[in-house]
Amino acid sequence: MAKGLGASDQMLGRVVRVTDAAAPAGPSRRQLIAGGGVLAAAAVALGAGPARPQDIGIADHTRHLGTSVDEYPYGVPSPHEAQVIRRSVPWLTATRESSINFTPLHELEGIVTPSGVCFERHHAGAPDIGPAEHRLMIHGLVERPLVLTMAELRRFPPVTRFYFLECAANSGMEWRGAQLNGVQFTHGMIHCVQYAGVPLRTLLEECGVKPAGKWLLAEGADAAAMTRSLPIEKALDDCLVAYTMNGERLRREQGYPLRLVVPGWEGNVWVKWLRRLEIGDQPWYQREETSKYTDLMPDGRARQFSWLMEPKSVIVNPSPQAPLTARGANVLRGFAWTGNGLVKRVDVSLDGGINWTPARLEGPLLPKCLTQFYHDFVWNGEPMLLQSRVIDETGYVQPTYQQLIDIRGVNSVYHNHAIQTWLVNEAGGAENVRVS
Ligand SMILES: Nc1nc2c(c(=O)[nH]1)N[C@H]1C(S)=C(S)[C@@H](COP(=O)(O)O)O[C@H]1N2
Ligand SMILES: [Mo]
Repeated sequence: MAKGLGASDQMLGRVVRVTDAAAPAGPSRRQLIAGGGVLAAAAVALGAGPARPQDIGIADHTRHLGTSVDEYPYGVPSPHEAQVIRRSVPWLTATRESSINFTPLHELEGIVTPSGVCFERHHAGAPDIGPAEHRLMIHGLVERPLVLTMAELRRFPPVTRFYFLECAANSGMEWRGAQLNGVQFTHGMIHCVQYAGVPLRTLLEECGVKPAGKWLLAEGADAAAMTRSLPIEKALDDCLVAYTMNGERLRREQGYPLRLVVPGWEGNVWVKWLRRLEIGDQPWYQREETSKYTDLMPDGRARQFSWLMEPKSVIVNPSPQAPLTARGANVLRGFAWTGNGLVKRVDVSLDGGINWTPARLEGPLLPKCLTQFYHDFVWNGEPMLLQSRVIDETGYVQPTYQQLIDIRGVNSVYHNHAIQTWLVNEAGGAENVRVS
């Protein structure tokens, strides 16, 4: 049934009925926490005895002055949070020729990914481009070709928008079986930030796209000169030419000074260090990545132009990098997203997909964004098989591995959006497993 899951039948015979355990109507949260023996010490402070000021003592940091306001002109995270970092997988390349690292999803909360831990994917390293010399050229099948400086771009009316970006290869290692023990590595090729920039439509209207102009080529100024083709309908819909991310200018690794934002579509088309947009009457198959970004189907044919990032969700806590530490009351945390627009519902299962219960969606709920979900549960110390599945506003239900593989086979690298399973053992540790 699953890798590392010997006593599976036995476990499924003792399934925790989620709907029974989920809503503790009787005992208070304080009692539930006190009931979890591991937290006995906390229970004292929480309820068992009188809480007196001397119980917490006077620490060193209360006796001495702290740091001054000019020590960190640009702030850094608390030194106690040094584990919240991007990580790479040793056997995946981390060279300048082609590199990838992963967002620590299990450490994050809310829909905004802090800029410093947004995963990076570079085909030829991240160039350092001065804004004064950078230009954006728009040409091809247009009435009035344009070459814009950054200062000129900033004079167009901007918009601000939150969007997720997911690499099409996210979870790509997992098609044939559970591989990587960590949600950072199985699902961490995603981030969600707030952009400011100019709608691509505004710039295209400024240039006047000719009627024959049906495709747009976007080109980066990195050593890969990465290029992708987009249909003009998407370019005129919700794409942005963005210069800001989470309130400050783009980070170098995210495309400073300019990147294309293509909401809901695979990360590869979000060209960074954007320097050129060409309008044409057909896609530029030969010159670009499109040929690589296809999905080989079981019948030998390949899906092309599979840009949409389909509905997907994952539990980030507990997960292999974030074990459970106490019995009793616990909160399950996760993220859901869909390139179609809004997340409508997320269900969670603690028994490998036998029983499902809706999770609590925590706002803001924005289209083409990460959506945070929570589920309060009581852990009695028995093993669990944790799963989540998202249903989006179009009614699309996130598929199981079996459902996905039945249609797409296992030859694809891209667009794995199947339901993830974590096996939680008696000690609270979690492991990446596959259930049939
Ligand atoms: N110019 C350029 N743009 C690029 C890339 C690149 O290597 N060069 N990588 C693409 C890929 S494959 C992905 S998944 C996203 C990653 O964006 P990020 O580094 O902000 O996470 O950028 C895309 N845009
Ligand atoms: Mo990517």
